[in-house]
Amino acid sequence: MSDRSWAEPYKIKMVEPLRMTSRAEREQAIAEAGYNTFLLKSEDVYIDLLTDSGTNAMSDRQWAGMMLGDEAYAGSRNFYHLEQVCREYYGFKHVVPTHQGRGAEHMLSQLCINPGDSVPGNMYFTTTKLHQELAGGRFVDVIIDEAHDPDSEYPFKGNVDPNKLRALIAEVGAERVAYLSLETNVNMAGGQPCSLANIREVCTLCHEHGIKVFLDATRAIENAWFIKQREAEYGDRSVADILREMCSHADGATISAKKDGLVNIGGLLLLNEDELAERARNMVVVYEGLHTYGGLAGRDMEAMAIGITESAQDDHIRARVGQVEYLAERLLAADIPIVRPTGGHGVFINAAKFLPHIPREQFPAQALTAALYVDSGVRAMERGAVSSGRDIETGENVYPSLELIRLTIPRRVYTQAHMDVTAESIIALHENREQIVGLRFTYEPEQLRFFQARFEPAEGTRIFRAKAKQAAGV
Ligand code: PLI
Repeated sequence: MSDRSWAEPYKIKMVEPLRMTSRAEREQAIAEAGYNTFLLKSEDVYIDLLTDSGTNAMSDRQWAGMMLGDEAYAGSRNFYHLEQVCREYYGFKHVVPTHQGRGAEHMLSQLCINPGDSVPGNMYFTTTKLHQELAGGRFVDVIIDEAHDPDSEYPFKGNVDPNKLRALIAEVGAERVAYLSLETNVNMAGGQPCSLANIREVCTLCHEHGIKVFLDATRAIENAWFIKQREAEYGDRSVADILREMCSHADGATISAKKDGLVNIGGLLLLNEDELAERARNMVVVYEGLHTYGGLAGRDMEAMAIGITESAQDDHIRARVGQVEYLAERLLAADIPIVRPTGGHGVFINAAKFLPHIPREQFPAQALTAALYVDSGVRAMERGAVSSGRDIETGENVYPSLELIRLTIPRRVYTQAHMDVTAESIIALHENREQIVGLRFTYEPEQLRFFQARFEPAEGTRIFRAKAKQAAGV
């Protein structure tokens, strides 16, 4: 490897000015938002690392493609372009567009899960698991143990543990396993990839038992990049090639195109089996729109087709993951506890370790997102107990082993200087971490509570202890 610097394979043609705010304004904004970064107004945010979902910058080619939108109700030419691109890059036979990823998850869950079925998966994703449960399924985590250890350096922490999968099949019987839900570049584990060897092995295992495998290929292209970097036999293969091989082992995929796909809206359900695809097309007209637009405008489908093509280029993905790694290296150099190895779409901070004085019942990750926003206007997302919700049987809070905040990097949006400002803020917070206080609920929605929950400081009225105490070194 060369030790020369590299930079992004694009230059900036248009900018979006940001509003700069004072610390006092941010203190007021976060209090009004109930200490939930989802409830902040985006104009009050300086660097928005809430999510990489739908926040990507489109290229000039994508914007030009938007002008070629064929807004026919049926048979839009942009659908056929999207279909051809999906077949080329993902390799599945049938392409059903949806308004976003959860539209595809909803349909797959309703089509393939019978009440009482188990649905094994490599760590849960919030919307995926909810749709599986709404269809009557029971999610069973079969990810390897290393995924739950933020300090493990294992290179493929997204892998499924074949023994956990075998044990589940033995326990409930293959006919009560709806399918294996196999997420690529596992989001909640910190953007951690699966190896191709593991994908091959667990798909074979499932197929031997007559169980289908559906990928969540939302960040499969980022996963393919890690396979190229870390799995010896794939070092010389292109990312596009590896992506096709990953998909070749599965029976279909759900995709939120708002991530890898470099668009602001859109999703996909990709399938091989004719009969299942026909049922999906019948269902999409009920919930999303005709099967040739699935809730999207023609222009959205054109932007998606071009975005997928751009995203699967090695130079693009090297720069995308490289920027995430740059931020991680800055934090590691200052001994900030982050999930290792660095993931594909963001840097995940171990909030339980960052704020050991805040008990889990006072949601240290939620508190850290609020403190970071007040310090520098950087918006991050809680990925810990608040996101986990409550146990559907006992109603108790679930405390996952990972209590994280996610600094998610939108694609092609921020510069290296933005990453520096973010790192400096986190390092400063770490130096004064005892001053950050925990939070308690003032409002808790029943489902996907993290989106709209409201909190208040568990002591005092602010997320930081009072200045007088700071001066006294308390
Ligand atoms: O937000 P949607 O409905 O387009 O996609 C849902 C979804 C499915 N799978 C995975 C792995 C996701 O990460 C995902 C959405 N993720 C969001 C919104 C995120 O901020 O990570």
